[in-house]
Amino acid sequence: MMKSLAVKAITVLLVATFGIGTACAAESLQDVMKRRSLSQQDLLSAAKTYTPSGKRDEFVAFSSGGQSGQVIIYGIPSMRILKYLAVFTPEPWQGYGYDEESKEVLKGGWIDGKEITWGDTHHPAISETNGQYDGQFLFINDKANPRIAVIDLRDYETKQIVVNPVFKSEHGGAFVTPNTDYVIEASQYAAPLEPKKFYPLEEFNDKYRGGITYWKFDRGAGRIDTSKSFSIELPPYSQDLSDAGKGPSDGWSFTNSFCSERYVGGIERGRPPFEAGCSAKDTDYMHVINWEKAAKLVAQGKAKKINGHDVLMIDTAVKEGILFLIPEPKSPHGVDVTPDGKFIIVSGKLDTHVSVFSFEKIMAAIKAGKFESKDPYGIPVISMQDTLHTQVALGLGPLHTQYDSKKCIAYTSLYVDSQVAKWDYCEGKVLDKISVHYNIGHLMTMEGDSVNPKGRYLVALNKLAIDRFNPVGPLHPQNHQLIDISNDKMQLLYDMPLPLGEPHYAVAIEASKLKPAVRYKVGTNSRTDKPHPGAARAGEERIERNGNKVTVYGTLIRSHITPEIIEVDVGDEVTINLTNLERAEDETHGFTVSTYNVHASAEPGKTVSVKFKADKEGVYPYYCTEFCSALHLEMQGYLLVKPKGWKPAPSKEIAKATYTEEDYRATLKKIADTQAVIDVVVGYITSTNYKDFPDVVNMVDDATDQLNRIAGAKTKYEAAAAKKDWEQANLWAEQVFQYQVKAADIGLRAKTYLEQNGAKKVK
Ligand code: K7E
Ligand code: CUA
Repeated sequence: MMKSLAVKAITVLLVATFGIGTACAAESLQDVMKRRSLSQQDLLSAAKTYTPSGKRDEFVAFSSGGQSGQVIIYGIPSMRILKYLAVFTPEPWQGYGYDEESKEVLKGGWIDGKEITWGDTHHPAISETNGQYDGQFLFINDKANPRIAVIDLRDYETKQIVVNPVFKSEHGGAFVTPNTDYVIEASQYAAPLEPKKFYPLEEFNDKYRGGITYWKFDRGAGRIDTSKSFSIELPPYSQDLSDAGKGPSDGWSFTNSFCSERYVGGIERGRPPFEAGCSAKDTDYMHVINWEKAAKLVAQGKAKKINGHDVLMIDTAVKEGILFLIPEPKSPHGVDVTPDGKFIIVSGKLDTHVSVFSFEKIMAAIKAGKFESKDPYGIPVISMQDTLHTQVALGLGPLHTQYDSKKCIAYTSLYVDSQVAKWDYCEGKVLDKISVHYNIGHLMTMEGDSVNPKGRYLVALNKLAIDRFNPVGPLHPQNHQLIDISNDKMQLLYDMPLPLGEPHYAVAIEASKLKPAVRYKVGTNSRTDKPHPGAARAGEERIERNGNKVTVYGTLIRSHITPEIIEVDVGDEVTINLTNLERAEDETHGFTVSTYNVHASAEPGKTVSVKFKADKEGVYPYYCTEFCSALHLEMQGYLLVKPKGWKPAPSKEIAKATYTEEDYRATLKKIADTQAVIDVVVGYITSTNYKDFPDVVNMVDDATDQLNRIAGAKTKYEAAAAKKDWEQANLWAEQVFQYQVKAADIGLRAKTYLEQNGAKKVK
């Protein structure tokens, strides 16, 4: 040991002094550029995106995960993926769908009693205060099964899934009103609003309906309040995306639509297909809705209950003057309100123009009662000419628009041209264009749909990657391209492969606005934010039996699962509650039981439970699934599922190793040496102002927890030694050493933290 260390030290010295052992001197920047064929432009891009080790990103993006049903979180400008956040789909790392608490959340998303284990996420939305991102909550929709999920950004966990009570599909969600009073969700493909109701397609115009749901968000509770949510019945036009008004247009929302032809395809019945009939007319309709007044009408009891949910019917909405239509270029996709709330920009994807509608003009027409017609359902139609501010020819296939921090500047994705257009919506002129690879769908600027966009970067969410990355089979990753928009000309900086579903929309927020916790209050059920009834503190661990129900109240702390042995009878229903007693940052323990398909992730302070029927006799190891300390592999235990009527043989004891008095003395020496190290570390920490560092205080608490356990084990080894039971004496002494090692590990981390964060000497 000593010898190998010495050799190592000498080698390091030689290499450092004479360069011996390395092939050649370090490469210069020029060498690297030549070897990797990098241009000056490449270097500039690298300098704009490269985030040195230990440094963090300026913005954090929340991207939809498409068919994965999840949310993908990454940093900008480094484009490093930070997390796949479990939302609609089970995800084992987070225990999502494998522990009881998250199963309850997923159960909120069951439809008609059916378990649904996937989702098609499209549009994430960050909660807003006065139209600004506040970084508190995230919402995302499921297009396939009309649902909305609520994610709390205090711990980045999905807390709630609500099922739309009247739609069969949706697309235009989630969009929030400027103070997050409501989360907007629009239906997509029309269907009868009543649940499980059949009408033949011949009755499409009469019985099929679209709609918009306004989900009431209770910020204090951090949940959607379904009882105060409502919908507005709409004609069977395929409603698409929405946006809430802001500033002068606050209180209103805008939703576009396609297939206002109400065409029903059916090639098998000899009819031309949907796509032909759904784009026959030159225009579709933008829906203009006064949601603020709608909410009041619902409160006054003017809604009809459908499936237990308040629905304002078209007739009422028309009579009360809260619903209007404006023709818009056909098959539009994005509808995006400008940061000042004065204009609404609509892209008709089959038109080369984007249309800028003026909210002021819309209001003037409504006030004057100036309508060009009524639609077949009696909804007043305001003329496009009366409400247009301008139209700008941008290119082929305009889809979505985002805004810059600079006044009047917008960016629109051009799907067919595979370009981003930068343009001025006040003056109505194109400023710059940049090619992307390939077929861009959404695009995103920093906080670019809020009242206060931050500019700087734009991400192109491309639909195809084709040849941009190393091939990984016929299914390609998605490509998010980072573009610098801080100068007049846009500059492409980086290609980022996204390997999880097809992200549709993404939102990015200043990282400084996000303040997630590093631990829970001990014993918290993270999915309800309430104290967990299965929580246990140190010393309270126990196993309770009630008939054939066995409940374990256990704890997790480096490197120990309490209890270590769980004995049950075959057929018992077993619930294992586990509380992670750690306080230190990132000290997560995982838990699984062999072959019972359960998994939990217990972050510091959290209580989780797994439940299963012990339906097969046998021996099933359980263990911690996160590498949490040097003795992580030893963080283990046994579930013993005993056969019916099994009795232990009277004299059998657990197999023994044999230890001598010499072993015991050696362990005592080891304990004394380790204690000396601990004393030095403790001496250092207490000589500083460590109490000014909450993270260190938590580490010190964790270390103290470990040290406090020593007294009990010490009593045991001394008693055993007095009886000359060297086996027991040595093992309990070893346990003391384990407590010391863990305390020293945390103590050293605290010391490093203090040294790196400028702690001051106080003694
Ligand atoms: Cu793919 Cu907003 Cu669902 Cu557009 S969506 S491209
Ligand atoms: Cu706890 Cu590994």
